[in-house]
Amino acid sequence: MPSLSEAYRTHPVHVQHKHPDLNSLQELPESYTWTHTNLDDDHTSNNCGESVPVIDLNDPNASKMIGHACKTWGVYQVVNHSIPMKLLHDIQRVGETLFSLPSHQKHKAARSPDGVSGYGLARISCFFPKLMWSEGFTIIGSPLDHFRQLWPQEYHKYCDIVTQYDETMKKLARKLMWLTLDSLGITKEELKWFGSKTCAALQLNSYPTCPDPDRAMGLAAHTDSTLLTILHQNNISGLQVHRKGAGWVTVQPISGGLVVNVGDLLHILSNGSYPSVLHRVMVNRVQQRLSVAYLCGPPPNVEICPHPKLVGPNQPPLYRAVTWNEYLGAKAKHFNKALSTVRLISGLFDVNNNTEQVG
Ligand SMILES: O=C(O)CCC(=O)C(=O)O
Repeated sequence: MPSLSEAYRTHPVHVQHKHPDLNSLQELPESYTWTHTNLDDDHTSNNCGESVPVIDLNDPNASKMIGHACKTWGVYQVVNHSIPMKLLHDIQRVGETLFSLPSHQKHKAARSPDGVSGYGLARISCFFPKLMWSEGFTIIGSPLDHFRQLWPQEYHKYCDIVTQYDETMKKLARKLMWLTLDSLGITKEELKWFGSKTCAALQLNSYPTCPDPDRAMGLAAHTDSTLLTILHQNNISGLQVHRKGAGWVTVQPISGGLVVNVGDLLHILSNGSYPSVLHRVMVNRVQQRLSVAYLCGPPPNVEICPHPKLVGPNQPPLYRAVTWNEYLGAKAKHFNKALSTVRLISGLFDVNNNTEQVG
């Protein structure tokens, strides 16, 4: 069975590997300047007073609330999730320390051209004519080799935090996944693979202060290829989700809260009833924003398809079965159109409008 990193390696995307130190730039370079023609929609946000649902995991109705949030938003924030605040601070500190290293030091741990782990630009960069105002560090498996390059003396300390974060998030992801399945009327026994072995990647992101934030883009609009993504953000806003009828809605950071968003594989598994959410990140002039995304998926070779309980004479399966490995291939080739490439019934999934039209 290929590991997640092999799955990514099979489907490389070609991103620029040397890029300037964003912290040192006084002006927005042309290559980072997004104009309306580079954006697929209005750059401005339109909050309309709407806000992403906040769900208390101790609430006896948590499963129902998660189901409702997944159906209507594709995203929610979770509190009382039992991840210690200290661990959230520790992982944030890893990100802060890492991204504040000198540029030449960070490049020692650069993602190799056909690799997936390490320091570099967002993998989605290759789909856009302009660069994004962010830097990232992807961890799949052990970060030991890369961390040794970054911190020859102290790498153990940082590796331990990442390991602990990864293990703790794995438990939370499992819990959230079961609550989500429960909301769909699916029991543990009816989805055997999930209890055993899931796959995950950790993505640290930094969005440095920007000299011209209105013309820059931290991370362009995309959906995740995951089942679920669990995101810890520092107290600086910037993440926006797209909501039909409301436009871009900012996910306001709440202390200790975690953002959970529906990925494309859950979209498929739920037969389209829990749509993956289109999201992006805006930047600001004043404060650096940091985030840590736990990208959770199934084992790479397990086939994900609309669950039989969600399919019937009046509910035909909308998607064919696909492994995470295969889906990453579709994503690397078709990016935001990947879902429509695995659709069975002719239709168009338009991620920019979060609408699905069966044609
Ligand atoms: O930084 C964020 O808030 C979002 C990060 C994200 O979308 C990603 O890592 O794919």
